[in-house]
Amino acid sequence: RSERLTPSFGTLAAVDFDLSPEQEQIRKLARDFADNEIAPGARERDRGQIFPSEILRKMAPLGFLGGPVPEEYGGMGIDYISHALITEEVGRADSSVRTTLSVQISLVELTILKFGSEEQKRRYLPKLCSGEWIGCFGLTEPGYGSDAAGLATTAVRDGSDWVINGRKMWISNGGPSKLALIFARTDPQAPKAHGITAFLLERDAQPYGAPEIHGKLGLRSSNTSELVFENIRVPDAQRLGELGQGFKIAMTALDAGRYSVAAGAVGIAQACIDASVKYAAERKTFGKPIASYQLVQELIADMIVETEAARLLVHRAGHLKNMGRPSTRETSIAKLYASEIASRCADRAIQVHGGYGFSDEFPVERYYRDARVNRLYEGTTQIQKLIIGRFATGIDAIA
Ligand code: COS
Repeated sequence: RSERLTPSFGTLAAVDFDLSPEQEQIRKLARDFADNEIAPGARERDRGQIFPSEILRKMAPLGFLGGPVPEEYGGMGIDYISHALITEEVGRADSSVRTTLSVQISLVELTILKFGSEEQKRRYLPKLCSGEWIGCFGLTEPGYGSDAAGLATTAVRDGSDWVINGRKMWISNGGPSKLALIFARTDPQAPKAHGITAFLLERDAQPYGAPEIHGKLGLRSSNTSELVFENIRVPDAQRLGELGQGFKIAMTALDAGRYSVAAGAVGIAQACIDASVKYAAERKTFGKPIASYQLVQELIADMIVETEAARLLVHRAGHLKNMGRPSTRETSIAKLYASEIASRCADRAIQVHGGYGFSDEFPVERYYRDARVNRLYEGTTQIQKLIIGRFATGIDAIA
């Protein structure tokens, strides 16, 4: 009987929940860096709305700005699980730094890697991976967020150049950026998703405006700007990908970006657990540490269950990316769930901290504010549901 119940090891190996020694090593490196270099100044950066340039400078020599970009272009060439591990650790310490990193790597570098010409890859990737240039991603506009294919920015051909006019909104890294990957309508006659083309704007040569947006609920030390294009003249050589391919490029970029957001959201949730466990052991009520009360343990247990489930969803999407298999559906599931539970965990963490959780003496109020945007950017929770529902039913709820 025991023989029949013993499955073959070969079959089991297909699902492996252990990290490889290299992945463990990367996680430790990222964890130490997050604890020693990122977390300590997070409150002051948040209070002062200070962009984390200093942190990025220290991160670059570790290779953290290059993620899965191959070494020949200045990256680390790591696998997607390792990429998620670093992103989670950075997100655990400071979501503003994590956002900056996610845009740099997942939306800009990986998109240039996938769609850029050899010349573009050689020109841009080493500068981005070393942190010499900060990159931003300009898709969203004042009038077009979820309906990205409706975008109104135009690029009109003039000889060997394009002339770009329009405005982009909610652009992370816009202010300090030296490179903007932007999307503009090149063919107003084509069906809306098919008339869009991607361009790479170099700030020094194509000086776009980037007024900063103030008054954000969270992510206060990240930079969020508008982008303003007034007759910006860009050579055709700075077009990314084919004419009319821009929307697919944007969607592919978001498949990578959403993965990074999901991993960062798991980091917030883990930070909520860590802070709550520590506080619950120290804080006493009625003569006992609050950790000894079942209702407090329930809050912590609920956080742990949801966080671990979210992490597994992220790693499943990462596994598909490692295999080069389609992962849009699984990435949307991971992004939706991780961003929702990060908010729930932050809410519970404040509950564990009581009144102290309401002040920035403890980090949980920042986690609460920072978690919120994960349910909005790179596709709202509702957009993720439309994508998941479309896969399930085969019916496009938008069309
Ligand atoms: N990867 C590659 N191609 C994709 C894709 C993906 N993940 N998703 C869609 N496409 C392609 C489709 O295959 C389609 O191509 P064809 O017309 O050649 O078949 C084209 O893109 C248009 O796709 P679709 O019809 O699905 O476009 P919609 O206008 O219906 O929009 C959603 C689809 C809602 C999913 C999309 O607009 C979206 O993700 N919106 C949210 C935008 C967002 O996340 N913004 C945040 C910006 S960063 S802060």
